[in-house]
Amino acid sequence: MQRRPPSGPDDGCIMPANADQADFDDDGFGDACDDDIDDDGVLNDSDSCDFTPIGATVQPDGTLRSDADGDCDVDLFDFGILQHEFTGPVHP
Ligand SMILES: [Ca+2]
Ligand SMILES: [Ca+2]
Ligand SMILES: [Ca+2]
Ligand SMILES: [Ca+2]
Repeated sequence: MQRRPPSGPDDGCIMPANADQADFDDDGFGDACDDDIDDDGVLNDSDSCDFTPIGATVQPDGTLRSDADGDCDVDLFDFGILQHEFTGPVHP
């Protein structure tokens, strides 16, 4: 995928077509032709999570450090994994 300039104010890509005009990082390059959709410095080809929050600090694979299970979503499952790493298994 090659990054190309938008053809106009309503078109984020020339080729390929960017049908829904989605532009996750709002940089004027539609997601369909943006080499780094989430603008985290990790190109899509190497980014394990293409839609990490804008401005977040990411690891070399483009994921958030707090995303312990690598599913691109930070939630209670990640909290459980991190808690386990710090405290060990919980014994009732
Ligand atoms: Ca973009
Ligand atoms: Ca990226
Ligand atoms: Ca990312
Ligand atoms: Ca996760």
